[in-house]
Amino acid sequence: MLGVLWSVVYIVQLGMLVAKETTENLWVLLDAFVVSWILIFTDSLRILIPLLAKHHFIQMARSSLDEMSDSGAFMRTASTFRNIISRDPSSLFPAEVGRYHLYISYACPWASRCLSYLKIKGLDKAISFTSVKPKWERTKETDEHMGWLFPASNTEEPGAESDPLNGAKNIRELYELASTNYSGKYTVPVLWDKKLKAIVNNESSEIIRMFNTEFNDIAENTDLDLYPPHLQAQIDETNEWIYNGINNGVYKCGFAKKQGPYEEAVKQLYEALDKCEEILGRQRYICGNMLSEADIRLFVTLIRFDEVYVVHFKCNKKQLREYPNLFNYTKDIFQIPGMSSSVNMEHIKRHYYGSHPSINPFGIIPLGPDIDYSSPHDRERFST
Ligand SMILES: N[C@@H](CCC(=O)N[C@@H](CS)C(=O)NCC(=O)O)C(=O)O
Repeated sequence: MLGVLWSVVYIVQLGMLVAKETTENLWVLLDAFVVSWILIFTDSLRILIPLLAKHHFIQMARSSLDEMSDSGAFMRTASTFRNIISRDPSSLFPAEVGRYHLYISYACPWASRCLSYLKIKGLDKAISFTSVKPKWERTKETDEHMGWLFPASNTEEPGAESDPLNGAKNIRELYELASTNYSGKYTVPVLWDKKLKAIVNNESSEIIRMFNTEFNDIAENTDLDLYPPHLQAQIDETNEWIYNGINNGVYKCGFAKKQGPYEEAVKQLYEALDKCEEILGRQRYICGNMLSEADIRLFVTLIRFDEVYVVHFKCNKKQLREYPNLFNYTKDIFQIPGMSSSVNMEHIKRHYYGSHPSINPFGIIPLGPDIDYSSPHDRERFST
């Protein structure tokens, strides 16, 4: 704007000189001309860069808070690293003790489902893991990106540890180490190969499948099969509606920027919760009377529901505690040996309430409701 004004002044004065037929002050005017064009150029960059970024012509550091459709609905983008670890020793990523590391955040439901698998399959001695700090912070001085940071020392933040493998300050650095031209989000979980110094996979739904089957020569709990052949079709079908309505559904409620998409997401969420409540009135687990992958995937959202999503994501039509079957079911899963160690409510609350200033500008963390998920439940009434 300043540039345009400056050039108008220049043209008027130049006109006056021409009218007077003199070259007096011509150099001063030429200076003004150059300055005006520099100003016009910087002005247009300021306008053009966000426009280009919005339409993905150029890539900027991204986070889930940017994943928005034009109608104001939250739209999650797909994960990028999709290699598969195999029990076949000749594969590129063979299942080996001590070779892989899982970077997680206790706050993140997607990362937590991977950690749950490490714990309940008895893989935590074969596959090491590190949790980042709960609250997003700036990852670079040169841009505004906010993301997951490692603490500077292992005593800074209970539950979180500094990066034992690469000395990275944050998750973003791991992605940049693994790929020089990465342009996606810097998400957890990250399954890291210590040998090749590479990201194997950053998609939790695939990581849990690998943990379920490919490490069975190593796992302490080999017999636990959470995706058995006879249930696969049912698990896939259940995952689909639970992901859309509940797992991702709560994010669609919380990150919506318009009333319509918010209301649509809430409707879908409570239809799915009601459906779960009805199913769990007939059987112990969501796909029958045996624990399956679908239960772990459902649990990670339910355990965060009353503590976070009811308030922070405006999912307040009904609380989990108002659904007797779902509430008791959540306690039942929480009490499976190993599961409770994958839940760190302190990290969960500090992350959500502290990392989304557009939703909670002052970062105040509600004190309640502080539910005891280790209290007795009634799920043993169903045979397993
Ligand atoms: N599809 C991924 C999603 C992972 C994901 O969205 N993680 C979130 C934390 S809950 C994250 O790291 N977000 C970082 C960001 O948005 O910048 C998976 O399931 O593994």
